[in-house]
Amino acid sequence: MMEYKVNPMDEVMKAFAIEFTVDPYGDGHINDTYVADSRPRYILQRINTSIFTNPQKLMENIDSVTMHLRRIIIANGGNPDRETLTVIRTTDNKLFYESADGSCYRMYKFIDNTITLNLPENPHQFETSARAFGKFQNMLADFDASSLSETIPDFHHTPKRTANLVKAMEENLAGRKEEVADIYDAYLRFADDCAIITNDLESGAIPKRVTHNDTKLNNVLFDAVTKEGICVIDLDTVMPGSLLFDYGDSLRFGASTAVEDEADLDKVWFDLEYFESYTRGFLSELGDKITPREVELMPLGALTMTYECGIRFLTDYLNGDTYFKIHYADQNLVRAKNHLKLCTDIASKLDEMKKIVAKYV
Ligand code: ADP
Ligand code: GN1
Ligand code: MG
Repeated sequence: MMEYKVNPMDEVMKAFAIEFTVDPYGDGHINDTYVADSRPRYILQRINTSIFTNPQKLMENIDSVTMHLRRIIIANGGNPDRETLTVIRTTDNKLFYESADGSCYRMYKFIDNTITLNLPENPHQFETSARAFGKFQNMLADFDASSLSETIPDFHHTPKRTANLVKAMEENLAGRKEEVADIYDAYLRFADDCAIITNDLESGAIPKRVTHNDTKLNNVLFDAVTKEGICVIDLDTVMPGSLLFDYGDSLRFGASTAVEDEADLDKVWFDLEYFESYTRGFLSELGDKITPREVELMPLGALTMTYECGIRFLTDYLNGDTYFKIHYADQNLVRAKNHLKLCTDIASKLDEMKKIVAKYV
């Protein structure tokens, strides 16, 4: 990738008292991520403040969560600099720097000798990511949820996501309504089933826990040598939620036989071997903390999160691509079609998935 110097970086370097050059880094859809090439290296991110409108509260969340994780990792003899994110403060002890143009920059220690993946290489590797997310959940089990700000309200409120899609279709801001009519109708057939988890969370039938809420595979760093999942990153959406969101979102991304924006739908299937590995890893970390109703809803968790993410892609396409980063014109439509195919396949496999879950409870 081309190395370049951006003007605001002089300001940023001064704020953190670190000299570096920057290169774009990673495959995130939300923030602008750079590697700050200095010694040692850092991750520098321009926070997407149109999505995270209160960067101060966002960073306070991340600071308190990572401090909590740090204490537990140290108590268990682990390496906190490698097993969780470390926020670098500015010279005036702030959690991020707001530059003259209003951009908000944060820095983390760069966790070296790690890789991220957009598809697991084998079921075992996927299972290690399940254990990493399961462990993350465990370490936050006694964290005071009321101290956390809701960084994106109703983030996984699936019925509200459906309502947003319906509204986007009505508004037709980008003039794409006709083009998506078929897949819109096909998605809405899943809407009722995919409202069940949100309804259960609201009625108290399943517990609210502190969850990550964005558990796709490239939000875990794997050790480059051992290929074990070692660190859960991207903590912007750590908020109260259901463990089914975390479980389901991982499966949406990692149990697919293809990447999220694979356009050839013949390559897109939900792989039950990967489903089984993930389920085994996740449940092995959660132990008896999971309730019978949560267990019952696990297969539906995968369907719900795939549906929800798919309709978010479609909504963004209808709105003119204002949320997710795109690298070509109809990428959000490609993502939406990909996830619709995945939903259809998951829906046809729910009974088999139930039997697999039962093996590990
Ligand atoms: P986004 O919210 O845009 O997805 P992430 O926080 O997930 O941003 O970061 C994007 C990518 O940057 C990650 O997928 C990962 O490859 C890399 N990354 C983020 N933080 C670190 C870190 N501390 N050390 C090494 N790589 C990191
Ligand atoms: C975004 O931040 P990132 O790229 O890890 C999105 C998730 C979606 C995901 C789809 C804050 O995740 O909710 O599931 O894209 N994050 C936010 O790939 O909206
Ligand atoms: Mg990410």
